[in-house]
Amino acid sequence: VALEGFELRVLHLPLVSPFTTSFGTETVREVIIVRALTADGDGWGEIVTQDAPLYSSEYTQGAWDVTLRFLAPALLDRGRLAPEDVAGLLEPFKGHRMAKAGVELAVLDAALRAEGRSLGEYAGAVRERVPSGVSVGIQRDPAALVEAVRGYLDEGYVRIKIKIKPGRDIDDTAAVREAFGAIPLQVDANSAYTLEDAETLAELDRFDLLLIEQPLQEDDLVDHATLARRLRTPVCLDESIVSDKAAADALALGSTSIINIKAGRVGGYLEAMRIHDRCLAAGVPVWCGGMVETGIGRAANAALAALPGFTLPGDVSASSRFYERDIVTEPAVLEDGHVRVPLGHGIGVDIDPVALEDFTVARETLTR
Ligand code: OSB
Ligand code: MG
Repeated sequence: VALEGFELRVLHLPLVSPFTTSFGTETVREVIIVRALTADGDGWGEIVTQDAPLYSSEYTQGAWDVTLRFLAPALLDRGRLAPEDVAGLLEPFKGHRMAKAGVELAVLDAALRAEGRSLGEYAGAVRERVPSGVSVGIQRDPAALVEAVRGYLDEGYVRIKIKIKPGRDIDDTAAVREAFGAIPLQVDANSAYTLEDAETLAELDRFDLLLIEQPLQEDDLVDHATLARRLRTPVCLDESIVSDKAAADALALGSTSIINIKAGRVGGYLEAMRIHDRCLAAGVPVWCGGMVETGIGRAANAALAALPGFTLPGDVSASSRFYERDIVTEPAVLEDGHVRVPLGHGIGVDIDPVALEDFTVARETLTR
């Protein structure tokens, strides 16, 4: 595509209910939307940082600054480029993977729309719809958690993930197991434990969980390997897998036996596809994680989750899981426990310009 500019916006989207993880509670999703302006039309991407660096080191204002100061200018300098060129051009700038991923997605969307191809087709999707799991935040108490989970099961979600933290782990998990029996169930600690907690975490073994997600810190690859040997529950890394190289290292060390793939965390959908390919070749199951994306990121996630190696249900829930109103005209809906892979060109969904405007709290445009 012939790049002419980038428009960046910070959006504030209210959540339908507070979302609590081991690192905090969110009531409004603050997110950056990237619009690539090209000679052949626009493309859309999403930078999935949150307002504070609690999930990882990235956060909205940091992503805003690095994108406007370094990433967008580097691409605009080049002018004509292919989506496959973006990561290489941004490689000199260390880190900031979520920012890079959002910029790359906007360029990729513009290019695919111009070519008249869908992201699913480009990525190699082998499914028309993907099984939909839901991520359930920490509730007031185990009884409230059971009621929240009941609501999602009634809606048809095929897999439940509950967030845990020290003191809110065994009893919460036991309550859900007792209430609903042998449902597909997994837990996510978002780095809230240390190796000292191995005995507590081993108590989770009796619940026959699909996996435990990211119990230890992002850089704890060796400790995760040690922990994995002490648990029967499979360890699945999220935060630690920041690149295809990190995935290779974690697998070689035995730190993880399942991988949560998130395009934002690894610097883009192309890098996410490389991790998928590696895991498929190695027989390692993967699933598509979520970052409470708007309809833009969710559409792209559905396409990614339709690749053959995504053998476990992902956090690809319907738009209504988090939002009363989305910024795309056809937000993802749950049909028989599944979400459709969009068939339209590019990410396959169109922006609702009125909603986009209503949620915008800051805007900046950079042109060549
Ligand atoms: O760890 O998977 C996570 C949301 C924000 C940050 C980290 C995580 C999550 C989720 C939400 O669990 C999953 C979703 O978007 O549906
Ligand atoms: Mg996680």
